Amino acid sequence: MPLPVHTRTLPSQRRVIIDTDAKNEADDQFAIVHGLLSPSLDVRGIVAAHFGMRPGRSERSMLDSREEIELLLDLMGLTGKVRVENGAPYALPDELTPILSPGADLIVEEAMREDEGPLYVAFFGPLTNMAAALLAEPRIAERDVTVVWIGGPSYGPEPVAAGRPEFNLANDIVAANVVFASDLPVWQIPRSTYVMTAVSYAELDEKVAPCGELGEYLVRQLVEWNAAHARGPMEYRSLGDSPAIGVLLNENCGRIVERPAPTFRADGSYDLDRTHRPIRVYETIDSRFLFEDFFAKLRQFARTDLRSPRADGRADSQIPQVDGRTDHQA
Ligand SMILES: [Ca+2]
Repeated sequence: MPLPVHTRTLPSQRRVIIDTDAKNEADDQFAIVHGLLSPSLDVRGIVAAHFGMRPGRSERSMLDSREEIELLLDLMGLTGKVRVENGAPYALPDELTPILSPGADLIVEEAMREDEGPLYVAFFGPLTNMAAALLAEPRIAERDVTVVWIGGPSYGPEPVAAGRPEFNLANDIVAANVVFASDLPVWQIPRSTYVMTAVSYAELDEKVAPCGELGEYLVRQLVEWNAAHARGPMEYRSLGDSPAIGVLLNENCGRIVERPAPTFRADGSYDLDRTHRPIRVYETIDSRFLFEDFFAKLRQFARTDLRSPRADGRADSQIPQVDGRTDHQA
């Protein structure tokens, strides 16, 4: 029998914070689970992000994200074992005013730790809490902190359609400008890259749904989302947040170009005449590596989960990189 990933000890780990608008649609959930199941990632905490207050969206979007994070931790047997903090409930008002939150505090706290090595903060939604942390504690920009961001439009020739800016950018253009104008290293995965991550229902039914209560939930909520929101026939969905985990697992999980960090205009387009230090942009993503790794880890987790039932009937997942961190319990 192959060695379950949970029992493998790695010589080192990347220190990571995940910041996620977990309930904005159906893909954050896959990336959160992938991050938590990856032994090379030391997930120090998860921050609940807002996803805007536009018509048709909840006005309590950050709290919806919080509840979804808690639900996933429950399905993984990790309730109370991973720190979870609330981020800002809405976008920054301007480029000088932080919205203080426990989530921004967590980012500051981890960024300012001495002798803990690099910190990677992965954003599956708006950059609000990173910008807030920077504005609240500007010394972060001098620390070894890398921002990984799923967001921004294509750098290609295609224009941003009027009224349809990229979603994560649109939810806080001010915050994106604060982070892009800072000295922090940024690894950006723009829309043209993150949409190339489609998985079909047939693949999910074969590889994810059979993986216990967790796998069943991941697929069910994705199909329900499509049923409620998709226009026309659709038997797939892009798991567009997962590349942020892919590049943390393997920096070469895509083709990298360095380009000057742009400024974002109010309509969500790039102003390439007003630029800052170079950032890393992923032009492609190795979706074979990304998803085969996820499917394998989920299968291994489900197998381990079934082998060690807890007294209360739910399986107890033994994930050393999380279980060992009692000092970070929420
Ligand atoms: Ca997201």
